[in-house]
Amino acid sequence: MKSTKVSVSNKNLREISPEEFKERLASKLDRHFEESVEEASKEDIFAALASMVRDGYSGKWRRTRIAESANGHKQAYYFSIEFLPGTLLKSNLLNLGWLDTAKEALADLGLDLDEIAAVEPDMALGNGGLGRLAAAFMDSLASTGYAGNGNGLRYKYGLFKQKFVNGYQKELPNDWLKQGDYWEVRRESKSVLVKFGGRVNMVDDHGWMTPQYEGCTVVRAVPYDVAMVGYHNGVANTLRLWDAEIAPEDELKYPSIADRRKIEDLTSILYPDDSNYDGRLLRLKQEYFFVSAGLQSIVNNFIKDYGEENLADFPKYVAVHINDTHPAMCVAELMRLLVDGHRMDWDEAWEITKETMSYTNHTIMAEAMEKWDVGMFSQLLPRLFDIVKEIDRRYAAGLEGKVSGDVIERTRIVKNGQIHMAHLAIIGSHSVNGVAALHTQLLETEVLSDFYQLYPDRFNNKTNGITLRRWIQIANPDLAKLLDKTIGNDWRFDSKEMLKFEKFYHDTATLTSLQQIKLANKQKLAKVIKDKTGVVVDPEAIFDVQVKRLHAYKRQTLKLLHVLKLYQDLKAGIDHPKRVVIFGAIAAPSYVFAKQVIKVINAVADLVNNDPDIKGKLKVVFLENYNVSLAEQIIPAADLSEQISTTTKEASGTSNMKLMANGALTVATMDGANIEIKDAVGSDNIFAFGLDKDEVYTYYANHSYHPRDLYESDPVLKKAVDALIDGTIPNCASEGRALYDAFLKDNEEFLVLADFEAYLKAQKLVEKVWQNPRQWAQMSLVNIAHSERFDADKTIERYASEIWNLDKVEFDAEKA
Ligand code: AZC
Repeated sequence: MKSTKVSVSNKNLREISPEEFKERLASKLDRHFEESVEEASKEDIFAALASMVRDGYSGKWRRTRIAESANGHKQAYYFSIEFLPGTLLKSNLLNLGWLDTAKEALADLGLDLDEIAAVEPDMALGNGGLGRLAAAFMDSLASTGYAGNGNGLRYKYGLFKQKFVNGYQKELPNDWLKQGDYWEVRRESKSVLVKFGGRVNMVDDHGWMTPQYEGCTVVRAVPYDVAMVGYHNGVANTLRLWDAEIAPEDELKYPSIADRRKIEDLTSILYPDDSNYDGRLLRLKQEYFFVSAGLQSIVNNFIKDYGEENLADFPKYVAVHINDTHPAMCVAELMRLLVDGHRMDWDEAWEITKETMSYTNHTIMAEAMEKWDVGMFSQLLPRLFDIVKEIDRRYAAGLEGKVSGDVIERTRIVKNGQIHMAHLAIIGSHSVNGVAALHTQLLETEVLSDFYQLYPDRFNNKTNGITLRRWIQIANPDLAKLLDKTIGNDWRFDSKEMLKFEKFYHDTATLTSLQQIKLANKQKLAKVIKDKTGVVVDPEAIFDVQVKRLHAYKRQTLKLLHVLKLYQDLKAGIDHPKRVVIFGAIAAPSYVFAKQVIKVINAVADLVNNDPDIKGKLKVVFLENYNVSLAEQIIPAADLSEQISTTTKEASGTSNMKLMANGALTVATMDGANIEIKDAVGSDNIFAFGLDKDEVYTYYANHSYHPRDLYESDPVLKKAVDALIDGTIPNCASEGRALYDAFLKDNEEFLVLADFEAYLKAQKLVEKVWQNPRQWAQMSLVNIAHSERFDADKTIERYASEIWNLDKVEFDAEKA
């Protein structure tokens, strides 16, 4: 294996001149649409730009592929059921070194890149943090010059479009492929077949027990590849997304459209909710489909490059990463391919599998750790079920007599009629990681402690990261320019350089620029808010932002209680600085409580925004359909970042990192990566509050949380909570009651009321600091400077060296 570092070609941010750019655009429009720039619609210009960008990276993409296989580079494959890249035009332009030129050239033509880029639908193939992290890792793998590829599903409908009707969340299909995707390439010749159902008979074939499949359904998996372009380095990796089609030999079996749908619907929707049997079954099918298709293609490639006789070397050239439990079947599927397909001895195959696989856990919430009913699993995947059972049998047998029977029982894969996917992933991997220091610690000491005792060396932490390129260079170009002006543009290539920004802590001109940039971003967002909701907000107010999936543990409810308290104060003549509270959150369609929270927040927004007594001092805005593109508008405009999950429950969080990088100050419980943010910026530059981990666990262990006592003894708290049921908030009696009951339930899991007083105190401090704009700007500056710690490029460097054992692609960037 070679290990040559890709050298950054140069620090010139423009790799093309505006003149050349304009010429290419004109010629694309002429060739594809027979029209001039003046005649072209935004959609046509977008298509022409996308086509130019593809021309720009196609050589790099081919050369990277050739360099990777010709030079015997180890490749990592990141298996994830979610990828949330958002839009790709601007990030591809940026990474190619064309972004500034594109802006300038289009402006010369009287066009605005932002308006044209807005035509692109978000690639929303995921729900939240987990999918966004997977997309960030794709960008970082290419940008750091590693051979790392994604493997997932090409959902025809991405995450639903959230609409509010009467304050209630409604879900509409998100037909993101309607206009055709500009980035994907269908690779017909790389199709593979995936089998479901039927029966398996093991027959003796020259002394090798070989499965014979009978009556199964065969689905053709067709890959669509999307280039993941590295930043200024000539590398382009691949995100491979699988689509389901009828197998050619089965065309006659499915004569009607309805019949075909049964097969093709496998990849129709983002993995469905598991609130009913059919939803669960479809999800299991999807998981096996991309696992099997991905691994088949990896094994096929390996054999093509290195020969079947060298399969023993598989882990030297291939790393497979299991992103959360959804692709945990990789363990059993690779065993199936090696043992059944290539007649490898079980023990040898098992060693290869373990060395190849690694697993990231993203949550401590038990309900999110997948378990499949044995009945469903064995019917859908009979051969895989045999293999899982055999892995489990050997696992238990191997521990017999070495550890207590209880430990074996607790850690088995198959027990009580269920298959525990996290157990399969851990037993079949050489590495298990959490996504922030506290989270990994809790995995080791609480959630997966038995496994930690058994395999202490497998456990490690990899704190999450974000794509600073997208969140600063693309979303906040004025901040990027200020960084260039103060510290030079090296930070664009090495984020560590951002630490130098701290030297400007006392520099009035820099602090003033920071304030001006924030204000301008807030003015822009105010316009978006006005256009989307009709609500007028004052850009001089505190923009207080909570953007993340809607979940009880994330406690949008605590923010809601704070809003009610502010409202009650203002009504009573107690003054507060002007504040705009901004929510963005999607609730899972079957998550009743989360949807009730949305309804109540919307009702409170109606009440507060229209009450003349409030005189505009408080506004509440819930922006519909939070996604990556909306995040790019909200985050640069945020003053305050709300990270208020129940301590121990948020594995890491990543909106906390994006907001910090854009200069928002964080109000935070000491949960997930908030702790590391506090370490980075120092306790003077964050508003930390709330129960710590030990206090939370003490409540849990002693069942000693009695929220009614708090409610009865704290009149301020009581008043805010009572607003939910006393008619203060119109049009949400039943939802208000549901929240009220939830808060007051004995031993309520998320400890909302327990943190209320501390939260108010932290918010008081926020108001105090807000009165001192210079201090606020200084704290903001420190946060920006230290966001370098959460650069996903660095996270990927750690995955690459500590888990995957990758080397950098040897590549002549100059020729790319
Ligand atoms: C999320 C975690 O909730 C979040 O804390 C973390 O930052 C993110 O993953 C990335 O690691 N988890 C999910 O989105 N989904 C599941 C099933 O955990």
